[in-house]
Amino acid sequence: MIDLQEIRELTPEVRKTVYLFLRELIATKKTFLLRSEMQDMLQVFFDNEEAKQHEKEPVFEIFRYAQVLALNDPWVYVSVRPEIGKWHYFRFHVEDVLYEEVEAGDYLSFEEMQIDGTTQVDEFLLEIDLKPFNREFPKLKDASYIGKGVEFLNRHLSGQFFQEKKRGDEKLFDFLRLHHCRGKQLMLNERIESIAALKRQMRKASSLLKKYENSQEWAEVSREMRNLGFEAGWGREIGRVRENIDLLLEILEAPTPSILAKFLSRIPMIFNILIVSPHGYFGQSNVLGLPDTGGQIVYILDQVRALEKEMRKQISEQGLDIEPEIIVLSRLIPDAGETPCNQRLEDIIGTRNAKILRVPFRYPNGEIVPHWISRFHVWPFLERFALDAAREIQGELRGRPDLIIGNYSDGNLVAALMSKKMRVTQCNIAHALEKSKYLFSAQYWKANESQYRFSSQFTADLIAMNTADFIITSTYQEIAGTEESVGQYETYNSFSMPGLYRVISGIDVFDPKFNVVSPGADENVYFPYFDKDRRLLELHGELEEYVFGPPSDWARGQLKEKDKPIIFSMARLDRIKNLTSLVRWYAENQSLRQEANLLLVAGTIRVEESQDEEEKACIQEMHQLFQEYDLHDQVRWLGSRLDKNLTGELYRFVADYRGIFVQPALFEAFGLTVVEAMTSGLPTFVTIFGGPLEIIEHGENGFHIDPTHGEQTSEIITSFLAGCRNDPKYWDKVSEKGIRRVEEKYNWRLYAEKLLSFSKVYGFWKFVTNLEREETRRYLDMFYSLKMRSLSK
Ligand code: UDP
Ligand code: LCN
Repeated sequence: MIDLQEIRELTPEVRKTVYLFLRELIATKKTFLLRSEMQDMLQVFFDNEEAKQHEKEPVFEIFRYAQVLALNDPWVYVSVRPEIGKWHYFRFHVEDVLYEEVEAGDYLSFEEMQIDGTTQVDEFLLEIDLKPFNREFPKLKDASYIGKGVEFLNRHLSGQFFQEKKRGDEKLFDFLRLHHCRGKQLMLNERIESIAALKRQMRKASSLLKKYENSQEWAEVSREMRNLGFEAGWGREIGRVRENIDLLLEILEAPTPSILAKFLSRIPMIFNILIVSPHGYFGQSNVLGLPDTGGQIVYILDQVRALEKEMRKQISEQGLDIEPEIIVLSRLIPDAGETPCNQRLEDIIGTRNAKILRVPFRYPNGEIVPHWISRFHVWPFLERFALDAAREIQGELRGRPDLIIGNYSDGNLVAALMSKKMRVTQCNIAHALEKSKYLFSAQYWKANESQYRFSSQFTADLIAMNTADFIITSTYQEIAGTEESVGQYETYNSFSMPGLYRVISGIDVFDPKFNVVSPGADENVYFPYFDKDRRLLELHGELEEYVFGPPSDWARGQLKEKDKPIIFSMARLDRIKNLTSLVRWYAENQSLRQEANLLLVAGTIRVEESQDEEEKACIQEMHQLFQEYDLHDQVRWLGSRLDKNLTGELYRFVADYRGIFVQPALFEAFGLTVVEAMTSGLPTFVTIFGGPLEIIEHGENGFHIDPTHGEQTSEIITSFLAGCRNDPKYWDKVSEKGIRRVEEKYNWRLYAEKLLSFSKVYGFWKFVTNLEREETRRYLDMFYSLKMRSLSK
């Protein structure tokens, strides 16, 4: 950690060393230096004996913890991250070797000047600063608590109850009177008019219930309970009703975080959920692998099944006979090709009552947009989509939903607009924040605007992150990174988009709205290769053809040596997924070619079938690689969409060949294929950039690879394969540990339980803090109206 006091004074010797180092920085003639470049430079600089004497000087801590340096002789500006989530900014004057700590805004202005090539700070550029609005809100103190927002909030809420006893009790009482479902009052009726009456009636209820067995049902007491002021919702069995009344009595006497959490999570509040996912092809067949259509769809469909099951269980335990309803809102695409995305409604398989509802995008004149649109270009259509969809949803649900979950930047913005209109709790799931995928994407937004429209996307992200009542992430690193790397959400704390606006404080990773709740893999589809009875051996003829068949119009290459292990990878064909690099590493490494075959399931092999620029470029590059390295007998590239049962069996088929799975992305937010492969029993090799770093513990239940160091990656893989050749138990060991890791940490049942309980706690929190939120809300409304709307047009 940097001690700011300590680094004020420099002795003449240290001053000289610092000067020499600053000169080296300037000599790079770069505008920006990244952390990794900085680390390499420090290492080389301190190879020198004289410099080495000052290596431990505190001033060098600034460079050691630097994330980015912005350079322009005679100035060096440094953004420093000494701890997770904590930022400082410094500037050095090279000739005078003077340095000082500066504000985030000064650092950002300097960056802007370098990018725009000006010498004048834009003093009146719009600055976004949400910090002052959040002064009254509690914040986590310790980075190790980041992502455990609900635990913190429960502690805070119960503490507040204790301190402001009367106010807290009244809030809770008002909250309990709110609940109803489909016209039926729940929990309390109008006979109980005050908190004192509530306590009195609860005691009476307790003595009434004493006459009954735990296993008897609410129906037997409902009339008497109603006369006392209690409606259904306290429990199906008397035992549970009694338990819930005791919990509430305890909260009113002496609240503790765990009792409050338990009680809130039992209040029946969530009967209808709206899940918003506009872009891509959202469907249950023929869509995976299409551009913009991947993990988010898989995630949501699995999530819906798990949520419906858990909602039904909880609603029933609370004594209500109400069928939960879930609607996934997506975009209707009239020209949907072989996909079902031109149908308005589609029942979700494996659920009783969940549906996909598709609403079209419309041009301003009302005409329907007929074709697929890349996720980067959906912005002009979202406001109208939100309004049209709100009407349809209210019709489908016969009222408003109890919770809105947004997905990805577009879905989160629509969720923000809808939850504002309908006054419903908003939960966000990012899946992938593009800002961290593309280096300097905010700073150089102008250069990429026609392709990516980041100005709209990052503005939407900022608005939706701040309107959300809570945010679910798949990993900790998604929020706050690691000691070394910046979290995906953390990158929204301070940044600038030159000429557009400057964000002084955009989102705080210490905000208790963040919670890590990791997804899983559908256990009916993805299970270990040795689970013989469940395996779909009937599909093996088809899989043989897919894996070992001859080239065709949907597959390139043919694996001639069938008994070699298979290196397998599967992903959409976009640049960041980096599959072409995997092919290149393989092609250039003779030992790897000797040890194994390579199998890819990716996109399509015919460039004319693609409408996506990145995909087209990847297809062309892949064909070139086959040609250049003559890979025809060793690499098999499948460009066809397999249904998920085939995909599940394919992982296991590869495991039968003692194969491995490689995820080589330049950045991967989470990586569902990683958990699918691991749970199937494939030793898995994953990128160090993003979520996979956290899913796998290197050398234990899989391996980390650095996709920017191809040779090193090839060596890691070759040495594993060679290790397995010498000792076949090695493969089994890694395989078993991978399976166990997924069993323990990535599980949809647990996910649904947590998500529902969080929705209730945050619903209560939203109710308690309703007034205080008004200021932020109005500020964000203004940001939306003045910036977002004009950008999306
Ligand atoms: N997938 C598939 N066929 C393909 C490519 C991907 O079935 O050709 C599935 C894969 O099994 C996984 C999902 O799509 O369930 C991809 O999710 P992941 O999180 O790995 O990546 P994303 O596509 O979301 O970036
Ligand atoms: C989007 C991604 O890019 C993946 O990394 C995730 O696994 C997927 O969404 C599901 O959240």
